[in-house]
Amino acid sequence: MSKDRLILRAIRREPTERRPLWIMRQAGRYLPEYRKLRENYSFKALSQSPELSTEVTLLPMKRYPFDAAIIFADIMSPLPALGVEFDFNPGPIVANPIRSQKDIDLLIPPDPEKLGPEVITALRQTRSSLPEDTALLGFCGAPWTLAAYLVEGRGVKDFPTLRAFAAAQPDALSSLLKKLSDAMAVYLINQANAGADAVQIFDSWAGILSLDDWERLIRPHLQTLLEKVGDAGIPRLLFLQNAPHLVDAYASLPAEVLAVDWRINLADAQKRYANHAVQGNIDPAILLHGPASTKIAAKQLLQRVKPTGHIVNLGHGILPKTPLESVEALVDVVHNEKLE
Ligand code: 1CP
Repeated sequence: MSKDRLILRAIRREPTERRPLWIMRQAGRYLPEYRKLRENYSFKALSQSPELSTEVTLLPMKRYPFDAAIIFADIMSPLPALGVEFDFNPGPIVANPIRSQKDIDLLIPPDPEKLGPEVITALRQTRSSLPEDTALLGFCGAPWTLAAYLVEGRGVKDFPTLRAFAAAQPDALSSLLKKLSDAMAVYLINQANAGADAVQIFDSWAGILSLDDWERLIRPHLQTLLEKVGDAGIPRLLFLQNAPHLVDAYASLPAEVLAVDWRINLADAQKRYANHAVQGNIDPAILLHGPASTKIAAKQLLQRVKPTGHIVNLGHGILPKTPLESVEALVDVVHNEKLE
């Protein structure tokens, strides 16, 4: 049965009766019931409790017939196992940013059992509550996107401290990315063993380096991570954001699904990268404008992108002020498309 879940068939580029749909950040702040929970719990408290993260993971699934649930956690969740301390406000704030080889040497080689144990428990609990035909997605941050927070200390436009570090200390960066890549491979395999059908690797800050620097500094570590996950038989969705100059490079990495933001013409990507399924890519800002605009954008997307091997999603996370009616409109369009 699990191999027949709609999204898994789309990942294998098999024809499906309709396209699968899920939404990045679907368990977040656009949901009134999530905002209500946040009145009583910090994000950290929610994500550190397996019971609460299971509850939040299931919130959007009660409202909408999404084809996949994504586990409610953060890209930072596994990092305490490496000795990293951080808080959220609202994004990650790292207590002691990494700025030298010495800082990197101080990272703890993680015990596999300590990589986000609350996430692993939440995956097991979520799987047992989800309908049989709904998929469960695990995820992690790509080594570079994790390094962005570890070096910069927080999310900052274009990450200048990180870029300076990459230019001045490429060997230190490489040893940091290797540690992150090794840890994330173990973490993702643990997620699959706990019930994740497939995993998405978020490289949200992929785009801040040139192609040459990306090839030299980043590719080897991302490639190793993807290979290890693929060798374990786990379907891989690879998401990159704000990086049109890198899409060709990402498409040559080993992943079943190439997930891109709204800047990319998805129909072109589908033609160019015919050995990948594609995911995306409605501009999340369009949903802010309401259901009528959402319907137009969704219909255009379905017209342009061929159904086989297309997972419908937004081009990045759903925005906090999105009206619920827009999400309904998106579901409506995708569910009412009749495929042969
Ligand atoms: O549906 C879901 O909400 C799934 C859970 C999820 C995921 C997949 C969260 C919860 N975070 C993430 C991934 C994540 N976290 C990424 C990759 C995806 C993306 O690009 O959006 C990144 C870059 C982060 C880092 C992060 N954590 C941010 C980004 C902003 C910044 O300052 O750099 C933020 C705001 C957080 C905190 C966080 N994580 C998740 C939520 C719901 C929140 C907001 C907390 C709150 O105030 O309720």
